[in-house]
Amino acid sequence: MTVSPSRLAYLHHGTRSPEQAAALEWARDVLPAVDAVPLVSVADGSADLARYDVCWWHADSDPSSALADGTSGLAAAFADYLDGGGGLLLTLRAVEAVEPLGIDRIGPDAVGVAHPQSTSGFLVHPLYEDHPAFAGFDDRRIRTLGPGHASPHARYEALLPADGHVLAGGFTDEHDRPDRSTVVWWPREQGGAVLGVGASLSFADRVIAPYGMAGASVVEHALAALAAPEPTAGMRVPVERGYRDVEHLRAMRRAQADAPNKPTYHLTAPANWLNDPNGLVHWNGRYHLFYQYNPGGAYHGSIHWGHATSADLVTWRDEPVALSPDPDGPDRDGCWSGCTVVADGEPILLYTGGRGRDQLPCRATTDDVDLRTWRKDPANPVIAETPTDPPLLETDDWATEFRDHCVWEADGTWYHLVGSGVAGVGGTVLLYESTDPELRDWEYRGPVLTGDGGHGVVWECPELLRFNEWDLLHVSNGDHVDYFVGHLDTDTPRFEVVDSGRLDHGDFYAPQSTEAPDGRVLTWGWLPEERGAPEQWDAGWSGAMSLPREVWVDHDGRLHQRPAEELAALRGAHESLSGPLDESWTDLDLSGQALELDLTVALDDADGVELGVLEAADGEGRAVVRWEDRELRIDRAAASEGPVSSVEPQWLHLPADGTLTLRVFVDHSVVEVFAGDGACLTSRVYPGEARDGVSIRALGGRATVDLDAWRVASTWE
Ligand code: DQQ
Repeated sequence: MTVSPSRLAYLHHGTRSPEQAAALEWARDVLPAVDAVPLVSVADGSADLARYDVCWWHADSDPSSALADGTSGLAAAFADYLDGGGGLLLTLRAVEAVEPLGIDRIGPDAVGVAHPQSTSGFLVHPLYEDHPAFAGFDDRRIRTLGPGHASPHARYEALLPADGHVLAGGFTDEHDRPDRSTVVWWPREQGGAVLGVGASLSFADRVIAPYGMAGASVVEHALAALAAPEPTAGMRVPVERGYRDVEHLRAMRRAQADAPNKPTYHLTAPANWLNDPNGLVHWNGRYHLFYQYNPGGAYHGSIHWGHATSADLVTWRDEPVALSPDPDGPDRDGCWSGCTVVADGEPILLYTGGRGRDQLPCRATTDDVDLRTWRKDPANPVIAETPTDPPLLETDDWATEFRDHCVWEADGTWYHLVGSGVAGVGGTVLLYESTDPELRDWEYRGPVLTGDGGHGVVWECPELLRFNEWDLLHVSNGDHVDYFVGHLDTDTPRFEVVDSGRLDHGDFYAPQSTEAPDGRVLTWGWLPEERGAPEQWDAGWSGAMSLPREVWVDHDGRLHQRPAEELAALRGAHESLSGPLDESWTDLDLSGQALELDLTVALDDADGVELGVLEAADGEGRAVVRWEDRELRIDRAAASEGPVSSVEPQWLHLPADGTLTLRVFVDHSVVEVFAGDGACLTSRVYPGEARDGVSIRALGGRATVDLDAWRVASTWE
């Protein structure tokens, strides 16, 4: 260790437990000067904290009795001390004190003592692995406590701290537990910092317990870091600002600018987890795309709303996190999907709040023209009871599966769709109505369409879009997105289906749309990952959006999709390739992991054509877009480096053969294909960093191709 506290205050209350005594003894062994300081003397002001460069409170039992002896005095003394540049380390259940001490508005929600029969430790967040507390470890999974030891803990599980950065989740029984936010760093505006380590430490057993010395090493480095004048100055992603702050988000995006497999012109979160697009709206000259975002890491948990905006669909910028769960509200466990509605010229959000086993609609309003800050309705939830007719599905997670919102106005009435499932039948879309311009009072009308179980047991993210004489309803059924073209009769109510299909035949889910100023309907979908949870955590990011797709239904009731024309502005270096193809691969003179390939293929006497993208230099690894036997297929068998959860091919049927027009958008781990006049197939593959070649060949004969290719620039400001 290069720095260590010159003088440490080891805080205690009453009689020291064996664990606290062992920690004090250890501190005296490794540090030059350690004083045992009673918390009561801090609370009553008789202890002079200014003498210490770090204070450490290690509690293996409920700390409330210590707080009972003068919480306000303690909070004031620590605030002074921290504002003067001091460092405070809270370990095990002392982390419970962050809320009463005013260090965070939200305290840990998982507190107690467990007796795990397995090894536990810290799952280090990849963007924070250079935090000085983890010095000396080159593994993101740090085992600190062997099996069979008591494990007092105070960590965040359903919640996240409001102001602290989660440096590490949990690790137990050789499995990642990213949802157990265990190591948290709280920067202080005036200088000083607090570090919490809420589990998996034992000083009493450190020598006999396997891995116990690793926990002591983290504490030793943490104490050194807290003693340093600028403890986190060298970090790749500074943690001096809050996690919702746009500068912090932009720093994370910069740090991940070259992250392997991370798309650059398909929208992503700056880092961490992203799923559904939400609240899409063109407002005050900009497109606003909100998205399901977990600031705690690349896993689905504690869902906030992230926010990105663009004036032109070409250049996007990150905005501060727009919505966060409220520990006292009906959205405590997550702000799930919803929409922006402009009612009487005022933007209103309707989204699903989750708390315990309930998910219910919540409302938020704003007068911020940039839509960065929102006021939640104190009367939330706006619909307090779920319908009883028909009987809706109850699952292990939810008393009623009831979520996601699509709202529109017609002839003075507001209509509101919510996704659900009818018990024992299948996914359903429920209709509500209102004449309240504030969108608070809703009258339940009934289901408009219910699937048979074959279309999924719950329908999520329903959306209704209107095109001349046609209505288009789409639902996400747990696996893919089904659309129905037909007519919605809001009186009955009932959706009459004339035609149906899939919006995309690959990795595409929970789409949502908005209207461009010129009337086009633009749709984005979430492109979920096809690699496992540990790989997502280690990457530090998860999830991307599809390109914005212009969607419409023609007079014959046929659905069309094409990429928004604005995307052409991202095109850079260009190459073309025209002429006959035979069965050997012809290389394109343009390589890259961010490419647009527009091609028209005539089969002549060939059976099919293969386009290879993201190819290794030796030609051994590639993703193959194959057209053969009236089928368009993406073959992913040799497309990825490293473990993936699915290499199954994905495909769609095409009506005719002979000639085909394809637009293929390659973006690192995304291959998004538009075939003919609007069938879509999007696949996730993980080529790593080196594979970037493109080539094409005919199958079983000769074909003719006319291909234009461009490199595509990043979409981020
Ligand atoms: N994602 C949200 C839900 C929605 C699901 C939760 C669909 O509101 O039903 O993150 O992906």
